[in-house]
Amino acid sequence: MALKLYSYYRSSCSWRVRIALNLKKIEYQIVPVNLLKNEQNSGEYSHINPSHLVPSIELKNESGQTIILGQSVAILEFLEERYNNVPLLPKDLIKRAKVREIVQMIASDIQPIQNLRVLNEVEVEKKNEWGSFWINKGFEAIEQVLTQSSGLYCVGDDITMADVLLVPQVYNAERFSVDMNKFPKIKSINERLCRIDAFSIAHPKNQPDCPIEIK
Ligand SMILES: N[C@@H](CCC(=O)N[C@@H](CS)C(=O)NCC(=O)O)C(=O)O
Repeated sequence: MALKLYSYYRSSCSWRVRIALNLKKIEYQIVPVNLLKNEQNSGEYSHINPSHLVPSIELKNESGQTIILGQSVAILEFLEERYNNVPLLPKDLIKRAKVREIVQMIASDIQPIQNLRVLNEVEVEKKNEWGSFWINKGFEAIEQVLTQSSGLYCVGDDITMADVLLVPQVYNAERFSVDMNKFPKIKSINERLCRIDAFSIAHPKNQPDCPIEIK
């Protein structure tokens, strides 16, 4: 049975997992969870993900038992340990920590503040300003970190988990009208990554649940 990925086409956290699965050439089947139809809060999905968030993965372990995992970064770490054919964490201890630093800057400090359920609490006319404010703040810090850490990609010249998180976050930044010219390192690394198949195949517009008018 192929691994199942509970995903929403425009979810940046689902996109992270899609990229890692593509990079590692792991076969998977998308199970769409429509966030705009509130399917993440349905009783059925709450058995899969008690936090009512995407992504989640479902697969069989060595003994044939069904395993369900949530939290995109925990999923990325699991995939890294189980399928090390294309490593996304450097061997070097310091570089490894640097990758995790950038991962947390996005996963803990930026994305949660512009998640759907948070934005639902912000007045309609303030949503864009809110998202843009927090992404700008986070990107200012990441741009500074990249000055030291980056080569072709976020940390050195190999693709890492930091890159896997960066691309979907830049897509979100553009949705919130963040001026990416203020972040030349992020912008150029993102452009380089977007030309790679594993990233572009995982793009929202290439997902089975992407509405036809957006494709
Ligand atoms: N920390 C979680 C965050 C997951 C998350 O925020 N998912 C969003 C989509 S990117 C979601 O499901 N939002 C639904 C909602 O806010 O109701 C992870 O990394 O998996």
